[in-house]
Amino acid sequence: MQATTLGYPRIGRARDLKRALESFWSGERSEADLEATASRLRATARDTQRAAGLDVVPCGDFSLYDHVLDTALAVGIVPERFAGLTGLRRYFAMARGEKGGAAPLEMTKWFDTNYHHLVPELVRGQRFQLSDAAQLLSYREASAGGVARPVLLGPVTLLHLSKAPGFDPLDLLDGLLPVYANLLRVLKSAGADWVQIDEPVLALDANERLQAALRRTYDALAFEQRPKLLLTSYFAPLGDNLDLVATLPVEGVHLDLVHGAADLQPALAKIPADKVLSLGVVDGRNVWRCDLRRALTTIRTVADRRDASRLLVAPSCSLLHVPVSLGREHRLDPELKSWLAFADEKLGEIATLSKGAVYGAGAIEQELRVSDLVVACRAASSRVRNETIRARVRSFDAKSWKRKSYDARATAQRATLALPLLPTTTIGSFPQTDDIRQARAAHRRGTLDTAGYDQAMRDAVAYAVAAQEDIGLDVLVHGEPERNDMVEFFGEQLDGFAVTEAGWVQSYGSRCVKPPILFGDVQRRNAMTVDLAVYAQSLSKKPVKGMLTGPVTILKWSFVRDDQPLEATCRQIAVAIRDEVIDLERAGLRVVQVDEAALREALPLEASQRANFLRWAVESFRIATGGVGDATQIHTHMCYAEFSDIMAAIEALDADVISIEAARSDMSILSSVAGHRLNEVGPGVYDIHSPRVPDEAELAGLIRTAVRSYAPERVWVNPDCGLKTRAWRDVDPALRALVAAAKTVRAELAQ
Ligand code: THG
Ligand code: ZN
Repeated sequence: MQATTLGYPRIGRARDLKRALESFWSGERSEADLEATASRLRATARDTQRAAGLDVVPCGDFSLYDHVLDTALAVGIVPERFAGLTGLRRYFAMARGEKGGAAPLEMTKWFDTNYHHLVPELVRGQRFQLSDAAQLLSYREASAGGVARPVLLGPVTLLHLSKAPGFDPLDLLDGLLPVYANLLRVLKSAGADWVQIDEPVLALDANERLQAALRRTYDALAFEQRPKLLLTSYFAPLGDNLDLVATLPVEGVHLDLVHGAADLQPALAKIPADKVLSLGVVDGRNVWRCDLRRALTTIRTVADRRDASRLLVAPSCSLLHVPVSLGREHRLDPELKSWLAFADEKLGEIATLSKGAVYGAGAIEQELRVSDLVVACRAASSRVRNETIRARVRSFDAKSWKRKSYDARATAQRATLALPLLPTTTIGSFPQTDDIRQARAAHRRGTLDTAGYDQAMRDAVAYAVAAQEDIGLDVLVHGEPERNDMVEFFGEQLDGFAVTEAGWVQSYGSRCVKPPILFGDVQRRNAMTVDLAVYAQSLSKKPVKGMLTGPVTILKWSFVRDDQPLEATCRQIAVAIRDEVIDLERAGLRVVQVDEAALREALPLEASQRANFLRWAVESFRIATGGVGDATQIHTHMCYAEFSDIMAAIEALDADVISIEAARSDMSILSSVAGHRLNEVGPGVYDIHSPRVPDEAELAGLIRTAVRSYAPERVWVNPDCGLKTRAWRDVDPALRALVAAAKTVRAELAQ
């Protein structure tokens, strides 16, 4: 029985990687400096994992930006537009684009997590070649001090996650496999005994195409001169893929026993006894301390039937998705803190469990008692259950979210809002300027008092409102200067949530989020956004839109309690947001936006669970937005995603207006929208993710496309996402062009 993990956070305890990357990009630091930081981070990760008692430590799980990009480069998938570049310049060009040059690869969510990977681009007849020695180097570096197991993203998952315009990426498998075979040979000759090969496509519903590709792949890689393979998948049960997995010629299989507990018995029955099993009993993507007694029981069930020398104790997935260490949290409530385990604490749990499995429960008696106590305290804590909240949440039913028909509402809204055809607006946030950041930092340090901070926020709001007036937008926003991250902002203010000081998790590249921890019953203590919204509205005669985050998105981007169904937790958030929507209306706001940016990504990987999820997700949104009068216009926004399979649910939200990211796809989203009865739609015409400032003619063209596929009375004109990551010097001309373009098309329509 050995202790292991599938991967460790890369960002570093003090977000060292972020700082190193950003100072390298700005030209402040050299490539050697960046490499030195990266090498130190890898060494620290190794030392930490070994010191925690892991027997086998993965290597090659580190990345300067993203592991999918690394794998693509390792096998030579480089789009033509980067052909002239080499080394780190090429690497970061692919990740982030070149100023005035090649556009970067697209990004998308890594399965159902909040981590973004880059999307490799394949072409017909794509050639592959082993062109990057990073894996080998990382193995040499890592194996110097103990047993290291290189991690590779498997060929089927790599192709499946890639873009292949007009063809099936799996058609390229035969060309790719020799490169993987080569890589395995090289690692073997360098001394690697085992390689971890990640194929999380196995968490997706079984389909013949993927299964055939996996079969072909592992048959082809079943040659003599290679390391043993530990095949991993995570985030959902293997389910119907288990029969395949059990018969693939690999030497070991990892099971996610947190999200796929149902796999255990069938896996024991089907996976041959001579294979190594990695038991993912510690939740790798949530922050709760493991119930050690329960986990030990699971391990024992297996150990009773298998040779212990062929078992590994592991987290359910890579620890990439949790913060590094609780050690930096000094302000968390001690009771709550005692319930938590971040990456480093999880390593300790894994080592403890493997010790308990080898030497018996007696050997870890102390740890088991502490764990029992934590389980009992959490279950009994008054912080977790509040009967008043529960009774109130139960009182909401279909009547509470039924609004009048859209037609009736639209009539009332036209009367009070008096907007032009093709009204212009933005998604909510405006640039987070240095002034705003400095005020926040000074307030946190204590050098700026609350009155001074509030004044700085009001100044930023006044600036944003004046700018929007001057630009000529029709529906204004306050600009959200007071929000660092929207989910963290609401987490700070709602009962039932705690926020961390340093609980950073990589979102993409150098960018991180600090997900709040949703540990107990949720309710709103006080109005959260009303003051600044009212202030903004006081500065303009035009309607100002109140800005809120929706219940599903708050749920999805937090670390959520695991002691009740997500549906119950989501409803509580929905009621809290409903209270805020009603307060905004009472305070005179005529438009309120409730964003569900994470709706698509929250869709369960397992098809069998999707309908139920969509039902409660839609109900939650409607509870949140269903408490206002007909004349109050409800907006929502969704970031870029594969919307086609959730269009019916988006329609069922029954928002008056929805803005969606469309510029990147050249408005192709409109074709999926057109067949559905959405009310009013704002397909984003300004791609805010690109540093390019669009011109008026181009925007007018996109608006014309929109009014061709959708009734002009129902079309809004807006950028495709929030503007907080942009600078005013780009935003200002872009929005002027957007307003001018709307006017042009308005005039054309009037003729
Ligand atoms: N909030 C949360 N999750 C998200 C988003 C979000 N996931 C998807 C998408 N938006 C990810 N986008 C970003 C964009 C910017 C940053 C992080 C995720 C970012 N972070 C700052 C950084 O790393 O420097 C830190 C933020 C801060 O200072 O508070 O810039 O919007 N939850
Ligand atoms: Zn967005």
